[in-house]
Amino acid sequence: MGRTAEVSRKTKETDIKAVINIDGSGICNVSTGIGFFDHMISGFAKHGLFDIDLTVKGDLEVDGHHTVEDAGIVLGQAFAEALGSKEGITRFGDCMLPMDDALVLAAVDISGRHYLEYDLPFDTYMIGDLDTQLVKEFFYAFADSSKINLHIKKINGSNSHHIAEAAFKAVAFSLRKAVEINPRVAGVPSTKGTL
Ligand SMILES: [Mn+2]
Repeated sequence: MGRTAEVSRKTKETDIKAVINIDGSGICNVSTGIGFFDHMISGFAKHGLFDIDLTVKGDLEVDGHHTVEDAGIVLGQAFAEALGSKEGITRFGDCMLPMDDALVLAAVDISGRHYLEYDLPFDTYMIGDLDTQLVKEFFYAFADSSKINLHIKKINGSNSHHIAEAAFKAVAFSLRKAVEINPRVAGVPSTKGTL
């Protein structure tokens, strides 16, 4: 069965439906209208071992901003909801992920407080049909709505496709570790008693 959630959100800019199972196997059905963003969400699901259904109908006639940002908001909400009480979770996760020339560090703390530290420079404005500025917008929205602390840093890399893909995979792999249930963890892993 697993830890699951379903979130829908409709505004004048986007109409989004997301279903997530964080105890999944990486099965992903995604349609956002931005091919490269779909590719990133697929990699995120695959390497997080999350099952994700995500449909976004956004105002792409404007640009990709609302589509990507709002997808981050909704996926973050769904992720937090699926996590539930956070009892028994590992809480922290990190990953140094290579992809050809690119090397990206990610670290997460499922802390209940949102934070994004982001240092992922790109040499190009676009990757396919995705504006590279929107990579940060996605992760900011996701960290904000899921209330996690997220650090992303490029160590190396020149190819924008590789840098972005390494970042999504590194975050996914970090989250996969952080949400894992450890039977030795009694209750919520915080000395405060709450996350
Ligand atoms: Mn690729």
